[in-house]
Amino acid sequence: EYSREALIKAVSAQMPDKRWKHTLGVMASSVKLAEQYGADPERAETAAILHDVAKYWPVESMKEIMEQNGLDTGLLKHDKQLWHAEVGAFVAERDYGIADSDVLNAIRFHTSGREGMSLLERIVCLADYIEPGRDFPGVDHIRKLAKSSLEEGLVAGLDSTISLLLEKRRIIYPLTVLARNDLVRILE
Ligand code: DGI
Ligand code: FE
Ligand code: FE
Ligand code: FE
Repeated sequence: EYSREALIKAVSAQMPDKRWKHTLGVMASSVKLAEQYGADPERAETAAILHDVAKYWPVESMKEIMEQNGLDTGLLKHDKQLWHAEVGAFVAERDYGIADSDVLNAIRFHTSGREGMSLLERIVCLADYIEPGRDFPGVDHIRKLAKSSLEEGLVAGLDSTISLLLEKRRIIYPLTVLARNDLVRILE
C-alpha cells in the first residue's frame, strides 16, 4: 500500500523529467476537473499520477506483459503508442496496489477513450489533452470548451487526435472513434 508521497516518488523515478512534468500537469488538471464536475479529486489524482507509468517501458516488455497476462490482444496489431495505457493499468494494479476499477479504467482508457466512459475516465482523458504544459494546434480551444463542458472538451480533443491521424494516414484505433461518437451522441 503506497502513500500518495511514496507513489509520486516511485512513479516519477520511472520517467524522464519532461514526462514527470507532464504528469504533474495532468494531476493538477485532473483535480481541477474533478472538483468542477463532481468527481472524487483524490481518485482523479491517483489515476493521473499513474496514467503514463508505462510510457517508457521497452516495447518488448509491454508486449510480453500483454501476452502473458491476457490483456487486450487486439491492441497488439495497433500502434505501439497505445500500449502504455493498457500496460499502465496492469502495472498500477500489480505493482502499486491500485484496486479501484474506475481508477484502473481511467488509466487503461486515457489514450483512446471508449464507449460509455465514466466521469473519472473522461476527466483523466481530457486532462491529458489540456494540462498546462501541452502545446499543440487547437489546445486553447479545447481548454476553453473544458471550462463549460467535459464532453465538449473531450470531443474536441478526440477530434484533434483523429484529424492528426488522418493527416498522417495512420490507423485509427476503433475505440478512439467509438469514444468520440458516443460523446457526440450524448451531446445531441
Ligand atoms: O501519453 P501521452 O503522450 O501523454 O498521450 P496519449 O496517451 O493520449 O497518446 C499517446 C499517443 O497515442 C499519441 O501520440 C497519439 C496516439 N494515439 C491516440 N489515439 C490513437 C493514437 N494512435 C493511433 N495510431 N490510433 C489512435 O486511435
Ligand atoms: Fe499516455
Ligand atoms: Fe491523451
Ligand atoms: Fe499523458
